[in-house]
Amino acid sequence: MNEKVKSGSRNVAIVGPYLSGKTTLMESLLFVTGAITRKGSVKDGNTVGDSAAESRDRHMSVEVSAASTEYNDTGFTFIDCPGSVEFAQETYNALMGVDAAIVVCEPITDRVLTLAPLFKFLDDWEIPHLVFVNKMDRANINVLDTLHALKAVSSRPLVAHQYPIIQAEQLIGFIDLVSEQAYKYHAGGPADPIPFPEELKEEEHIARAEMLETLANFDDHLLEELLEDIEPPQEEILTDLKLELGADLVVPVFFGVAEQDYGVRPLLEALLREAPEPEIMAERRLKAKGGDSPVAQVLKTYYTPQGGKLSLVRVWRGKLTDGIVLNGVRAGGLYRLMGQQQQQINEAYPGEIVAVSRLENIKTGETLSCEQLTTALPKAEQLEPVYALAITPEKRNDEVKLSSAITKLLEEDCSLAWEQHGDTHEVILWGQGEIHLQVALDRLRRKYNLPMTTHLPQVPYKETIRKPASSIHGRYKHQSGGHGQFGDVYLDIKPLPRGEGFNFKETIVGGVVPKQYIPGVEIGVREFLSHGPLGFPVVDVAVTLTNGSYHTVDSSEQAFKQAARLAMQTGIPKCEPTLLEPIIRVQVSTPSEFTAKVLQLVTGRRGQILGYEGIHDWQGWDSVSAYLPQAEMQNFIVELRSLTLGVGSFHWEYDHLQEVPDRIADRIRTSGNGNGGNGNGNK
Ligand SMILES: Nc1nc2c(ncn2[C@@H]2O[C@H](COP(=O)(O)OP(=O)(O)OP(=O)(O)O)[C@@H](O)[C@H]2O)c(=O)[nH]1
Ligand SMILES: [Mg+2]
Repeated sequence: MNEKVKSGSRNVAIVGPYLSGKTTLMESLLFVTGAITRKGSVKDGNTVGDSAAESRDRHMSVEVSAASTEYNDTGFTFIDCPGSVEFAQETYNALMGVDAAIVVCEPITDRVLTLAPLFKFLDDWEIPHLVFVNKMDRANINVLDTLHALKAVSSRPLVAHQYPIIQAEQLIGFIDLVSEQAYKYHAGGPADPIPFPEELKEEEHIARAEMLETLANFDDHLLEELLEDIEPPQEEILTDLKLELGADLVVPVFFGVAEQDYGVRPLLEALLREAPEPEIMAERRLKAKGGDSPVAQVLKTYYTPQGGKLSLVRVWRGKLTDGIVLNGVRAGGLYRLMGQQQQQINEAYPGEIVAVSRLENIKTGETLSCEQLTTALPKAEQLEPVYALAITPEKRNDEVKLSSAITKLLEEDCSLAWEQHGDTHEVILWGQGEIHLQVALDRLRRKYNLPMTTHLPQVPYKETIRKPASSIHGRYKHQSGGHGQFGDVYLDIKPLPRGEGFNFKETIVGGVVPKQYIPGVEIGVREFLSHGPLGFPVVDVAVTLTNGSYHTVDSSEQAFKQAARLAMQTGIPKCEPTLLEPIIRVQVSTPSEFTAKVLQLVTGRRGQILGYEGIHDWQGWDSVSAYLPQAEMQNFIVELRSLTLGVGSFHWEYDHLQEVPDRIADRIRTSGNGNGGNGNGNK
């Protein structure tokens, strides 16, 4: 490829539901434009898009992958995005840097709902997008039903740009609805013009009239022509398509078979003619014209198999040069990407997407510049983690290496998170689902030589008491050789309201417990409460030191600590100790047709529904609020997705502690933890 393409560039993300054919489409786009001479396949694990080992292993994309090519003197960078909801963060981050997106879907009407969250994201950010209905080689396709179903999930009007010609259940060509020219596909080359298929005249007419009417909704001149029955010139239709796509007012629809390259050239032609130039998105994102000092944004961070850091960057303004200092960091080399292959370049121009090496400490989403910028470019919202596993290095000595490796993992993927739990001491890896975490664990093993074992995280139960007990005596007396140990206390123990934690008071009169020993009493009480009789920390308890006695020689802070422990050991069992479990407040988003099932899911997991209502800016979607015990949350996202075609999601936050019902408390007591030992032992 030339160092600088002659007439600008287009950056296009390829997005859409899981397995709809995005990676296959990118392969075909690269083949048709001559960037690759042999097409790989997802099955054989040799595509450009799925060149990462973790993608190849699973025959699915697990991260974004960029490839630059050239078509008709225009540079194109395609970004193949993963379709699985568990990797949605990758897609959202990449979409923030493109000029347009191709939404790839399958012609299956009852699965188009899976497009809804993506359409919403594209429309919220006004990202121009077109739809490529792939896999038109399937049997029993109904074009009109497919279009109808797609329209129902898009807030922007869809306009068919082509009408597919199907014979004997095979896509054999298309009619271009702008020129009304029909074409026939054949393998290995561009489609040939053919005479208009008269049998499709009526359907084609309806589709074209609908396209023109939709375009006319945003163009008065075209509307007048239609009202007066004047045939609008093709140029006018194309101009409208370009303007209205660029402003995300309409969504043109194409049909094809990516595996056979059918429909791929017309798609490229449309991108060339109708997708907005990079300056349009740059003006929208930068919110101001002018200035030529470089501004860029990181769309993805990679740690290459060799260990070097590589940032995929959109140049919004100005020129990047080898060794440029961005945000105070001197960049290494500049590269154009072809999947995992890199071609070194000296400069990157506005509107290009390139990779920059060694941008240490710079994160995905960050705005890059040479000078201090007053405002950062918008970036995609960070998804909350919804699925957790506790992880342990297979080799004990690896614990030290773990935190630096996880830091790098999180740089590559900000929808992962980790914590060392304060109560359970487990290292917990958080993410978007089972496959997401398994991919992270694969990377730990493969890139950082850190094999891990996993188990379900323990539920951080607590204990409390139901009843008070007073004047509980604890005496510690020990005689050993030299001088002895003596401490003697009386404690009042009483429950506190939920959430109050712990407090310690003393009402000692006459110095029966001297001042210097009282901190020892408090320490003894606290130590006891950190691990109560049921095995968990005790909370919502007030303890008062009311009385005691001491010995002038043998007493010490240490001895009073022991005395306090003894008193607590005697006292707490008299106070009806009971288990508390953390309760999470969840806010589930679901298409309303699944709301009833979601309510059942919540109540079936000991949840308490707080209410549900329509989401005000998302027609056809409900938000369900509920309390759910944390012990019931482990697989909640998995179940929710399986009930909602994968599109249900939820926000959550810790809310309060609540007494565990007796029958469940018994189970926890006997198993030691709520998971009942059903750790999944995954590696
Ligand atoms: N019949 C048919 N199969 C196709 C077509 N395009 C892709 N496939 C197959 O569909 C499966 C998924 O294709 P991919 O290209 O991996 O789909 P994807 O959208 O990239 O998948 P993710 O990135 O994992 O979401 C593969 O088995 C492809 O061979 C097509 O046009 N027709
Ligand atoms: Mg893919």
